[in-house]
Amino acid sequence: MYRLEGRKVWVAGHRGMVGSAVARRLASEGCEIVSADRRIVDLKRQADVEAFVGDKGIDAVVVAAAKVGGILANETQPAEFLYDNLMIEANIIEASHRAGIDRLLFLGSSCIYPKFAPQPLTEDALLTGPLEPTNEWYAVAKIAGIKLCQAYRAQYGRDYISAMPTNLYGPGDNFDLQSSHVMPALIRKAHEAKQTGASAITVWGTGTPRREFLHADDCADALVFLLQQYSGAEHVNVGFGDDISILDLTRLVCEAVGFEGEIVHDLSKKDGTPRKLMSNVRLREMGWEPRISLRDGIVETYNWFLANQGAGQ
Ligand code: GFB
Repeated sequence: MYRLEGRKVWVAGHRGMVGSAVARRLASEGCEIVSADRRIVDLKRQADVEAFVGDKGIDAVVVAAAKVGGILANETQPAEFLYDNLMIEANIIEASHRAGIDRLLFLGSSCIYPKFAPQPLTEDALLTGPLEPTNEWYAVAKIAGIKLCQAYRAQYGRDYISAMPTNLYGPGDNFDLQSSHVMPALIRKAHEAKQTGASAITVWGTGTPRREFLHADDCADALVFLLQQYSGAEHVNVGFGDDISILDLTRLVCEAVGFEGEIVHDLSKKDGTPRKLMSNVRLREMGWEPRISLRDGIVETYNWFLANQGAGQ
């Protein structure tokens, strides 16, 4: 059991959806949160990161900083998804080690698993087959992050662990239609269609792929749980336990938003991986479960969108 109370924890990526949820959750455990101002610290620059970590007396680090985006962003910005993520994670892990920080949690993604790995995806499916091409750049960077944690554990005895969350959503998500993930895109599309009285919304691809969605606050809760309870070389899946087709998700979102028009498909856009339901068994056996239902999570996220970005859009 790793005691968090009174610890100084650097949450890298504290402004993002997951990082901000982790910072809130850690604060509720009595941690002092350290954050880097992006105007001063460019996490892609080794010197910046080493100067920042320096002798701040940080006890633990959560690597929630990453270049993230949906299927289109991943496919169209391969260099950024590979380079940025490799540099961010390598700089943070090496700087943490140099500063003598002995506890670190690295966040990956369910896209690390092979495209056609058996479902639900168990941790040991890693590196057993080819990746999904639309996000292989991001996946390779995230696999390298897992391996960095394992390498620093093996060579230097550092207690660095990795968690692989499934597709996440929630307040603070990115609602830009070109770069976002599917959930915020659908919320925005349904909202705008309702406001303008449009007869239909457009969904990318066939609508048949299945995805698993976990609320960012549930994810943060699981990450804090792992920081407290888990020490080991193998990464741990952080899933919801159930998945849904994109078409059914669209129906759920339309219901939550109050849009009653048609759903049409843009078949020029890709489906990506057909399914990526994670096995949650390891985390459940340790004693953790998600609490926020998909329906409630969508309503809460829509309300956040309305309060923060919806007006006038
Ligand atoms: O969430 P998403 O962009 O990412 O797309 P992935 C999920 C599914 O929703 C795909 C479909 O089948 C999309 O074609 N979709 C339908 C839409 N309408 C839309 C829309 O308006 N916007 C978007 N974005 N999708 C990402 C990876 O894969 O998942 C990342 O690219 C990362 O690397 C992330 O792992 C969690 O689930 O396909």
